[in-house]
Amino acid sequence: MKSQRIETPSWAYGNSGTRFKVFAQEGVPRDAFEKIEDAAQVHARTGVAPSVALHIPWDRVDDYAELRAYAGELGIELGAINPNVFQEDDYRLGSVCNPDPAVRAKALAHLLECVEIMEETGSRTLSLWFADGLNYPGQDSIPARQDRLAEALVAVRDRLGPGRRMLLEYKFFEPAFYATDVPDWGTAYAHCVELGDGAQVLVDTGHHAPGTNIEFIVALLLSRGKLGGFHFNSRFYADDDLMAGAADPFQLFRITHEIVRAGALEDAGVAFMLDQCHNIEPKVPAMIRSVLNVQEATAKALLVDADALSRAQREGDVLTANAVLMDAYNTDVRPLLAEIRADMGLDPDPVAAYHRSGYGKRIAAERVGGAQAGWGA
Ligand code: PSV
Ligand code: MN
Ligand code: MN
Repeated sequence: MKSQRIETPSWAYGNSGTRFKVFAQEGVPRDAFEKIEDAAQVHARTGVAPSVALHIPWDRVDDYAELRAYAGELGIELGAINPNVFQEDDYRLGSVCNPDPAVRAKALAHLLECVEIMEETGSRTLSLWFADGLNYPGQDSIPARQDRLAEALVAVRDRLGPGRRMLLEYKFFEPAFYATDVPDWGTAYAHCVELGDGAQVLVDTGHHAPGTNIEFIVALLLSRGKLGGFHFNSRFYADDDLMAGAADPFQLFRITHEIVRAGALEDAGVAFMLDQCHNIEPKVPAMIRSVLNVQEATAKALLVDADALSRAQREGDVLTANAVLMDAYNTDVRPLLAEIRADMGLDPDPVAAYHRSGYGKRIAAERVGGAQAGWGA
């Protein structure tokens, strides 16, 4: 538990909302440096959130080395780089899948710029999510768009530096409603297999149809060495981006159980990242809460009696097998995690410690005119 690493997203610290309203909050960061300060607070309180993902151009700065050094001073690293090829008029019909070669070239140029930024930030991961898709049957050729996507992905892969990798994220709907170009794990997996070692699938828990068995997808990708990591968040209806573990903590546990079962928890290759927006709740404590929720699910997964479980499974003892899993899930791990934090020199109650620290009040007083996360900007 002490060595777990959960990456928080820079965009979660900015103002966000729905298409109905973005609620401005006091003290939100005005630039990438201040987002890093907030991410560093989450790490300072939890001890397990030592990196922050960046979104370009939302976090564009003149000097990434300076941003990296600043993060280092605050005790964290710059994590995954998330390119943005969905917020310009040119991308109305898509980015790398667009029928217009000039738009495709523009999108690819941005992806390659992000690959260069990775070298300056020291990031090992490029997280790719494409809003590309179709609203109407007949709008464009589905297979031609797959070919264009593959071409762009190959070009990106060929530019990745040593030790770097690309993660391909899927989402079954929105903003395209009839057909999305990377709608599911199967499509992402097929592209990643073609791309080879440097490419893996990114599972965003909010990007599935209701009732999808996400742990099945996780287990399958793990068995093929193609699970690159997660964007954890909660959904009740759609891509809600609520706090991880809020809607369905049992699902989060089932996912972490598959990770632990496969021995992949210690594998730095499976990145635990959060992808959330805190529209109505204060952002830094919400992020702390989310980190704790992922920690709790992980601790419960580690409590599963693996021997008892496999014995029951071998014997076809359905009830015992299920009971072994539920025993772990129903254990209150909060006292154990509080002890672990004390061992690490942290306050056992990170949310209370955050409130006591006065950080929230200080940023509310100091930061005037905070920026929007990027959504709806
Ligand atoms: C859009 O659905 C999205 O929420 C994806 O999950 C991306 O990872 C995220 O935005 C950041 O671009
Ligand atoms: Mn995501
Ligand atoms: Mn999403």
